[in-house]
Amino acid sequence: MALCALPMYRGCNMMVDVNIHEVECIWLMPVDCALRCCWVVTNMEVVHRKWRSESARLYHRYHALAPEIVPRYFNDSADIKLPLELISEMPELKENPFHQKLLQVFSEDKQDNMSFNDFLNMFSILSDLTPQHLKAYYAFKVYDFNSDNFICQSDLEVMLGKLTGDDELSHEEVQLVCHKIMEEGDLDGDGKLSFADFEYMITRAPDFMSTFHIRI
Ligand SMILES: [Ca+2]
Ligand SMILES: [Ca+2]
Repeated sequence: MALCALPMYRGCNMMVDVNIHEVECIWLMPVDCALRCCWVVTNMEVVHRKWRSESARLYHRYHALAPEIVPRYFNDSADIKLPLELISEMPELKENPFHQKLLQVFSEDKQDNMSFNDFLNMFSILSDLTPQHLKAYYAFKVYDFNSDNFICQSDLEVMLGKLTGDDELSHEEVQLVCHKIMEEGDLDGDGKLSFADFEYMITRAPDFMSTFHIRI
């Protein structure tokens, strides 16, 4: 399928999903079949061009982090990884209160390293090209600080601490906010947010996902 050839680099499954999503939207358009096909082809080319340019720009940033390790030109066969510590120094990430967990989520080897594919996937998910359902999937992973596949009270406390600074809210205020979030989102009443709870909750707060965005 032509769409599967869209990613510039191997392992970048996210963009396949993005483009399939766009095509899904296209089929809802009330136009005749021939016109619709033209629209698909034209827009695939636009998305492809835009993505190639973004990928090249991101590779340039990855190379600049460690020019002595990362070749100037992309080499698909090179097994190159940079430590998360180095990537976390990027100004765009440093200002994000969740950057450490964000880097861990996208580090595929789970050894505190990041390949270029990991790096590309991370900034792709954070870009404004990515549909909300994909952003929600990764936002859930980021906010699940203890990685038990639920957002529970302790995750919310960590999240609030990072958003407000650890001493900004009193213990009672933190408990009140956590209670409100649970009251709003915990659909099955088990005291924690599953991904389904979380996804439902953010559909009711459309501005929420706009905060899951970093442009570099
Ligand atoms: Ca959790
Ligand atoms: Ca629940």
